[in-house]
Amino acid sequence: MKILITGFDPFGGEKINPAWEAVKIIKDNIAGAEIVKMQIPTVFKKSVEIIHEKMKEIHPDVVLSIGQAGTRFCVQPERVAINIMDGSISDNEGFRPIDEPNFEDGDAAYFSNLPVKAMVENIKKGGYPAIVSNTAGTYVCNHVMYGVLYYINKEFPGVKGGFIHVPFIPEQVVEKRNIASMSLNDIARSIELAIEAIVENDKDIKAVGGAIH
Ligand code: PCA
Repeated sequence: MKILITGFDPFGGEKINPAWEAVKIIKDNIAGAEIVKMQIPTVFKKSVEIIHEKMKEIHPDVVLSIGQAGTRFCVQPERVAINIMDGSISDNEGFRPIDEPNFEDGDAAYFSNLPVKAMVENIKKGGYPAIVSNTAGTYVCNHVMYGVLYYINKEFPGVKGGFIHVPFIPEQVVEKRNIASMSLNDIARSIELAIEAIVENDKDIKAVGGAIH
């Protein structure tokens, strides 16, 4: 099994992005799966096109993208991506779409076809907090998750795709007040545990993991 794993470059005034920092240090082989790592820019459209090209080149079985979500308290596999771009800030090339679709001819939303509940359960079994998230936002992360699932739907049947949001790491919150963080090693280990679950679960497990709001 070949897994393409992507991490974003820094955005929003941050000097580093824990997503890419974590991707860089995860193992190159996890539960027998070959891991191919790629940095992508925090830029609408370009980010998705870079992944699309890589999918055509290396034919991964799974595409897993990792992004920073500075307000989150733990590692969170995303359940769904919606067909909207609504930037509360500009991307790294100054583009700030408001209420535009990711793809004109795409569905309203695509669910991840990764086993998100199994991923959460395996991270927890490894001793780290994790929850399923029901929104990837409306910025570049949602755009990338949506774009990968759009291309899987149109061009790569049988391929799996999904997204994990990760919190800040401690050095990013030193000058912030009361904002959560998680060590880089713990984030990286959580991602490895999630990948283990992807390799081991062709279908998702039935587990509690919803939210009232
Ligand atoms: N997080 C942003 C985009 C890049 C990243 O790492 C997001 O959540 O949309």
